[in-house]
Amino acid sequence: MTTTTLITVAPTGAESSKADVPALPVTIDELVVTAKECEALGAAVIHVHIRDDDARPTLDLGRLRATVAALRESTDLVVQLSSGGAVTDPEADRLAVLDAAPDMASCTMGTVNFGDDVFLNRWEFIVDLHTRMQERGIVPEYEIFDLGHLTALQRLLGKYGLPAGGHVHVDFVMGVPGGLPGTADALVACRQAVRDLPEGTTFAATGVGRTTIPVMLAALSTGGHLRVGMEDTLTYAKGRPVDSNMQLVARAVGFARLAERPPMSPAEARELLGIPA
Ligand code: KMH
Ligand code: ZN
Repeated sequence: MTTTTLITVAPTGAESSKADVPALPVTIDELVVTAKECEALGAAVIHVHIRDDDARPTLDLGRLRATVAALRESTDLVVQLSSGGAVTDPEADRLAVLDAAPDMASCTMGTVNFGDDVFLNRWEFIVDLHTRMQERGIVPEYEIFDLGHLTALQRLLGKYGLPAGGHVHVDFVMGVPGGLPGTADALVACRQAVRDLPEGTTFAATGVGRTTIPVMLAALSTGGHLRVGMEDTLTYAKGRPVDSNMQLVARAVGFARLAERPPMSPAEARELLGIPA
């Protein structure tokens, strides 16, 4: 059984507006402050979506590069850029995210209904993302929104080989209306399916909205890692909005310690994920 917990913070996302959620970090400065504080609490990886000057989601390459540089300058966190972006982002812009040369990038393993929208991830696009990351030494985090996405990953790795770094890491994104339910049963079904992936494959889980806590507890008790943050969770407890990303990371660290699986450091995360130090 895994003895430590990889904690990823996803502080911003592309779905919430700054007007509705003033605590959302949207500028590079806000992101850096959040990153430093979350690292001090026990986060090892940061999953990054950026915003433009009007706080709207963007995949602007110059700003992505500046964000990667600022995070590297101020923290030791593993920097993972979202290649998912917002549901409206074109494939070419999503592929160009890799030009910002992050340590990691997300790679969603299939199309999913995303609330009232569709998060489109065509097979050819997934292959492009995977092979370009292999070429550039960028380590993917495979995002799993539905059980069949794990079958797609098995097919991808069978046809195109292991990712950069040689280690396979997946994240179950649960509780999205249209995808996996955020339940322990669904998490266990995904974990069973991970056994068909290369030996040593690790998984994290994220419960969106009210599924945050059940998914976190189920992940910790089945050897999984955690992703938390305001991308996925805006309510801390019934009737109580989240104050900050730090509040969510602190809670995850507390749960991980209770499970006797304390947070791993960024250096340990790099070793686990196959990212050069
Ligand atoms: N914003 C969602 C449409 C990812 O970052 O790769 C996609 C998402 C997944 O957040
Ligand atoms: Zn994301």
